[in-house]
Amino acid sequence: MLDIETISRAKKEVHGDMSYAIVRNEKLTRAEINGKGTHNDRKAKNHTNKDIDPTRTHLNYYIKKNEQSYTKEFDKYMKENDLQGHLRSNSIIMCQMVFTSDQAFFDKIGEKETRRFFETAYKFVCEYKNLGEQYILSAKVHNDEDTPHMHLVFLPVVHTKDKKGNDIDKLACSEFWKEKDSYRRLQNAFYEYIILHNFELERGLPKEETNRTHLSIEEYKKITNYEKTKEILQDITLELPEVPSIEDFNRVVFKRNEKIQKEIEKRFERVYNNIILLMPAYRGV
Ligand SMILES: [Mn+2]
Repeated sequence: MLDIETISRAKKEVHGDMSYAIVRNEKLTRAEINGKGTHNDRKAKNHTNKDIDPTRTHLNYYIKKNEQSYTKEFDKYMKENDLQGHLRSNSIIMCQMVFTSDQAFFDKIGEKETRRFFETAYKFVCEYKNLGEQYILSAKVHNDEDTPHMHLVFLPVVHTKDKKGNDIDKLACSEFWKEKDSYRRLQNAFYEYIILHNFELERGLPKEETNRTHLSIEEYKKITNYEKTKEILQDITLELPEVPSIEDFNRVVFKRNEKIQKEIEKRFERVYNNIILLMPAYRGV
């Protein structure tokens, strides 16, 4: 039975104890953004989040600081940049990316490199889909929770043309994340970017983000494309001579087992590559 633990262990046996480059994206409506701001800016008097250690809050820092609440900043950004887009009260108006890895990685690289890691992640978003730094509303590094991480809030803006052919900037979350495999693309792009900037990380398999180590049978079937596998296996016919000997049998069975084994390995790789997409925190993209 394949589960995340098994896959993770298998990867570790091959690659050694590598840490993962982790990024996730969350889509936010107007009603949700100030709550995020309160967490990110540490504005709450009594933290409901038990992971926050107030004696370490002074170690937090901004890569980019918002001056006002997220909603006020948002309204200002819309006006100042003359942003187009049809917004309803329940539209997605902002995205929050969270960047992190594991504690062992940050311990290993130290404080200065940790800062460079987050600055690199910040630059990554500036360049991603040509977004531009001006649409990053806030980027805050938290060192007072479990593992260092950065909350980066931005406006999902696309650079496009209006009906008359004029260049416009448009706030449009669904266009910004228009590809079906947007999350996988983001994950790949961030991984490549961070590697290029000399951080030794593996592409994200964020087990520690989910506390989930086992997949249900249904999920397993879904990600391994179980029905298809069954079909393929059924198509592997036994080609036997008219009067078969024991050797013929063995040879054919061996061949068949080899084919099945190859098919399973192929599926295994696909499971590994898809596993993050199933995790609840990652379904949003
Ligand atoms: Mn946080």
